[in-house]
Amino acid sequence: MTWVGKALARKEDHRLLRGRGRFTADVRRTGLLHAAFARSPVAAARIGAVRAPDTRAVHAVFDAESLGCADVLATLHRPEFVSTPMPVLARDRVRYAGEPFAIVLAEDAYTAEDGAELIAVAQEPLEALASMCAALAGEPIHEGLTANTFLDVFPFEDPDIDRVFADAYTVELEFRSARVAALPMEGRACLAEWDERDEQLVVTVSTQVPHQVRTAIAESLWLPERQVRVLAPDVGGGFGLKCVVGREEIAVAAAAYRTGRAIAWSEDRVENLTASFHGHEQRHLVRAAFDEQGRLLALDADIRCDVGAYSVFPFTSGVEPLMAATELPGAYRVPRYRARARGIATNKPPTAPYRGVSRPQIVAVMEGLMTEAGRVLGIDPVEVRRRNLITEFPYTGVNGITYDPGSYTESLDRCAELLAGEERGPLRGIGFACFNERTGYGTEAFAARKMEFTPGYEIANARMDPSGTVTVITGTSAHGQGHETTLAQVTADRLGLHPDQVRVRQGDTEATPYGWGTFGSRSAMIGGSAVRSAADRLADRIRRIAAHLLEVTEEEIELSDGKALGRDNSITLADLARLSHFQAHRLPKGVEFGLEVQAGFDVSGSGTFSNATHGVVVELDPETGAVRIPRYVVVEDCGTVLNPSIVDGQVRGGVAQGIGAALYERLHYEESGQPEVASLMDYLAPTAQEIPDIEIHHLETPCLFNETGAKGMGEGGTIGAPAAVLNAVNDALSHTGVRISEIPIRAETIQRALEGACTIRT
Ligand code: MCN
Repeated sequence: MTWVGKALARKEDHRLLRGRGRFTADVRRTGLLHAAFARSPVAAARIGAVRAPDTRAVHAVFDAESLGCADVLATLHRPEFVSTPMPVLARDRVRYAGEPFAIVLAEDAYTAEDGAELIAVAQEPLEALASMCAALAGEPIHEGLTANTFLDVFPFEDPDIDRVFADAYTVELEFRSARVAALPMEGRACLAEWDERDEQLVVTVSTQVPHQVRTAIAESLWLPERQVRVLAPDVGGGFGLKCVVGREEIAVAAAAYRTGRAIAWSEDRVENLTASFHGHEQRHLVRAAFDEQGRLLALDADIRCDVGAYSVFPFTSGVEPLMAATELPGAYRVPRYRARARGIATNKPPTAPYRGVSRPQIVAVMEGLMTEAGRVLGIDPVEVRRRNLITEFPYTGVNGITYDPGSYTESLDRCAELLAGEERGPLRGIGFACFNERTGYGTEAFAARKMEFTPGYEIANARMDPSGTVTVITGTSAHGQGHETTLAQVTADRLGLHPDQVRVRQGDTEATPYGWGTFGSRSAMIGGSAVRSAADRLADRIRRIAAHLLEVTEEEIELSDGKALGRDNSITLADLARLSHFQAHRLPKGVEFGLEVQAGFDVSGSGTFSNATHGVVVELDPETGAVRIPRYVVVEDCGTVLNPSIVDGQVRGGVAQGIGAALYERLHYEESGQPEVASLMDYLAPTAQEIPDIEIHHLETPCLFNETGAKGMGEGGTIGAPAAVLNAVNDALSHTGVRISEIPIRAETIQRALEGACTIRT
């Protein structure tokens, strides 16, 4: 019996679906104080002294000075990057509407919020730079910046590229994507308390990266890391928003340290939409040169990312522009490439690596170019893709990335075949998106970004207790992905156990090995491989002990069904574990004490790429401009699938987010930097009504760099959907001559296009 590959129901759902989960806001302490933040009402101003409200209801108020924290500094070691500190509470200057400048503590959350509203601060307004255009023309918003670019890189140059364009068919595209919110069901939240006995600040926080939160808090408070313990209990979604450290989390920890009281904070939806981290506001000006057969000859891109007012810890504001420029060629062979990428500072909240990180944008760009090239050259756009997809692996691209084997053409062909019978015509269109997704970046791949904090490796512990059940402890930190199930499946197979006999533990810096957390679709590939190695080490030790007890060789021992089987005898793992712990004198000489091992995993080179093709059918309503999606097909390849139902759930959730980005979601700001979207009445997230059934088909090209064969896939749905929907809408509009290259696609734009076509005809 093997468990990997089985659609085992998620173990964590037992508690989560019965209300037995424990989220940060469920944790309560006696004498708990609640925190609220006083936030800037304007996008740009110099600020003076903070005046606390004259009310006894408020327990304490801290501003930047009285809280006394070191600024947060996220650094890239590259000359094109300007490091700018982020104060934990704004000091001297506010740079976006919603920026916190004081923390208020009170006996309950309502009083704390009322107190925060009464806080006064002297303000001298400054010109707000709320768009990339305004920012590039305006005064720097941080000392040390010129032209408001945190990062301005030309990572790929080609002096001869213009010559190539001069002799080729050129397709140009200006693509824009709106600023969006990650929108986890559970907003950010934390509870910090000073443990007098252990002399330790214990911080429960809704995060994807417990160890990075620990570093940020320890550094801000000048504490050694051992004096900070970070716990991530159940986390109600993160989507990248929680893989960076919020200044509120540091402020709450600092307030607990200063007062000695337990302090809790839970973000409300207004704060989540206006004052947390956003993503994906980008503009790409791209031209591509094709020969008359539709083969791509060159690509030239100018990429601008509005990364907001601060560089986030630990990834920095370089994450979106660097990802976009490095990965733009994607699944295609691009012989020549030139790119410039900028991370532009504006008076808006900072951006975090929201699910997909620039890949929804670059895939929309590449897929837009392929479709347009097909139209210009009179070649079926699916055929244009086929002619350009990478077909021989490993393939090293012009961007220096080496792509491991995948099923690029197969997934396109399969998807096209599945949609072959679908009708097209005015108001009904079909769109495709082919892409690859780099997953499981190892240390070497991350090091190319030149971050001060370079993630990559992962470590796992596996421990069998005296009753023969196993606990696996990893530094990855699930927040909805189902690791308790999939990592148990991997472990169970190696030890001949049932997954119910394996417990997966994460999210406690005191208990887990040092780890980088969960982001970048890394946990199956990197974390899962560390778990498998640890389980193998444990199995080796068990086999050694069993061989001794059963008087056979280690090679003869098989672990199966909760037993170590010898030639014609056996011992249950429960008996073996009991004996190993309580009768250590019966162990073979030289075997280490206990049944506890540790193993790490990293991958060298470019990492591993999963791939997929999304195909979608859309119907347009000429009256309302609404887009209906009667059919959505995904053909994806993430190597060996550990758990098909979890993978399908990830794809569905991702596609839903991608459809949201394609058709609805937009955090709009006025020129003054005021957010126009502050509630879910204004921020249109798709509901079950807008999301179609999603057909999912799998291809499996096992990963060559690990033993499990699994590649990651947690972001794929989000990556493919905007491009596929955009192409389908443009297909349905092809009779109008209008091509949309902006997401979200707005109903008014579709209406106008259809009305225009109607006028021309009559
Ligand atoms: N898996 C599998 N077989 C594979 C690959 C993955 O069974 N070949 C399983 C994994 O074991 C894991 C899940 O699928 O249970 C996702 O695995 P992986 O692709 O490694 O991604 P991570 O676990 O590292 O998750 C990160 C990814 C990212 S970057 C974001 S953002 C994201 C996402 O996953 N945010 C999510 N999925 C989310 N799902 C939920 N519910 N909530 C979020 O906030």
